[in-house]
Amino acid sequence: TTLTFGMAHAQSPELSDPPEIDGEVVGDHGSHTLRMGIGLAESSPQYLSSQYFGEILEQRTDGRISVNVFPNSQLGDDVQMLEMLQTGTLDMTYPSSSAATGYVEELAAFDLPFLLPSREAAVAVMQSDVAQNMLDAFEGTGLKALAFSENGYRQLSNSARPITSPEDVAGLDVRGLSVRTMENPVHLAIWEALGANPTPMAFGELFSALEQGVVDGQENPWSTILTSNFHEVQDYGTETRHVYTPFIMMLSERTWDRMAPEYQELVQEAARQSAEYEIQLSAEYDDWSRNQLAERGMQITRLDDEQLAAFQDAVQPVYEEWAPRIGEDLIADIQQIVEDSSN
Ligand code: KDG
Repeated sequence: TTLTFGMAHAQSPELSDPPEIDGEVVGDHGSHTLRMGIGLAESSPQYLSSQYFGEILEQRTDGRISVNVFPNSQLGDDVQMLEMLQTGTLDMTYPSSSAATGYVEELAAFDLPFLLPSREAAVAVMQSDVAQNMLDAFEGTGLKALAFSENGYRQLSNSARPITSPEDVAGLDVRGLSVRTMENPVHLAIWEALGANPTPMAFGELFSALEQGVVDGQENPWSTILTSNFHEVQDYGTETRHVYTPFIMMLSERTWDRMAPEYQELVQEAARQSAEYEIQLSAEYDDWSRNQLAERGMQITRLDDEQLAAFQDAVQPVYEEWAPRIGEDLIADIQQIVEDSSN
């Protein structure tokens, strides 16, 4: 027996088993070993569902297609890995949609603050024709966009002070929070509107930047804050839910073009199945992660309606600046899907 002292923490919530893999083994069209780089850790829903994606392909090809997943940004950050897919030096990656707005501008709709009020609404949008059109719009970029899944609702963490209002972010008699953001202009605008000092930075550099105090804070879903151990260097969390970020599973077009049509179809199907599983895992992780972070000593603030409204008001200028550039019609379409999903 092993004796453990102190409090042992569960490494993950009770997770649903991956759906059973069914379907015939497809014909022999040669072998492929797909290398996939991701930003998040081995315990993340992103990694677990990527492993499942690989299992589907292995089983349905008798091992002729296999997938090697490289976690923790060890092959690069989202932006770099997308470029590696374009040049064909990497087969797959799984970025936040926010990292890919340089290829398909419409994706920036997802970066608008407080656009998707519930996970149900977000999933309805990700499964809509509007979202499929965004995936299709990657045609010709060197990237094959396979499926949307969930990164999740982004929450603010920091090492300086509890945050309950935009004034706390801006700091009245203290300096404004420096907040790491993704490399995305709408996110920069959000944190500028809140009075922070936003600093875009690769995810792989974030832990040490927080540890060394290069930035005070960052924003990511609770599950990422937990699985990337940010709570070790961040004492305060605020449930802002300011942006819902999707992931997009991506394949290099060069790799895609080398695959037989039957394999292409299978890869597309496996991506959809694993994306569905990822969304389920991510939902199971979300509140559980917040509670775990609290148990591990993070002081977490949940905002009441009035406090939340103050954040929503403060970011209105982001809509005024960005809605015309992203497309008013597109945003209206998304808002319609959101409305329909709550009926
Ligand atoms: O694999 C995905 C991660 O690299 C990244 O998208 C996580 O949300 C993220 C961030 O803040 O960079």
